[in-house]
Amino acid sequence: MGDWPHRAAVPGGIIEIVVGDITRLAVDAVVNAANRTLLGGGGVDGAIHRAAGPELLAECRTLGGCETGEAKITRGYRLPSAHVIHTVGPVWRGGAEGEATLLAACYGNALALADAHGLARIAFPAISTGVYGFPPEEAAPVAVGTVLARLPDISIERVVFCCFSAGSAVLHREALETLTR
Ligand code: AR6
Repeated sequence: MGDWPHRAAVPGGIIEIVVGDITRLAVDAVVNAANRTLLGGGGVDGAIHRAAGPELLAECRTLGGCETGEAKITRGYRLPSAHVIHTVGPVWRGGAEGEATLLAACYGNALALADAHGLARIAFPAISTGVYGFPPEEAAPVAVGTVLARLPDISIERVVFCCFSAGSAVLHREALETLTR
């Protein structure tokens, strides 16, 4: 539809920017923007748990939570994707509390975990830019920049930025264009 999906070949793979619901994508892993309990919530976390079914919550209960910036992997259950990689984004507190570093850690640790499992295709939502209040125009270059830096060295061949609005997709496309110019 219109400008989406946007695809670009970059060193180490392909980056795709789409507008849509991440629970509908069929990739090796979808990333969940969770909270430290890993026991569900609103936003994309709620949507992933609803679509995956109660087996996902049951597996999450065995994980013992997750620190901000870290990532943990589960199966995808009733999702079209085989795995869910749960990460916990930073709550925005004005930008001087290490938020950008922690957000980059979310993307980097999710990619490292996917690589450790030999996965080829992964999809990310715009972590922290909903309930956690990270400004979307500041988050997009962190997300895209971290992926560009890691892609040459890992098993992942395709990274999908699954944006929930066209405005978010434009920010990711602009970041990609700026960082690959
Ligand atoms: N597919 C793709 N993106 C989505 C979807 C979806 N189905 N639903 C929402 N988004 P948020 P956060 C977008 O709030 O800011 C939860 O309660 C949304 O528009 O889901 O990291 C957790 O349990 C936004 O761009 O995550 C935590 O407590 C992006 O996903 C807390 O929210 C992230 O928004 C985490 O907050």
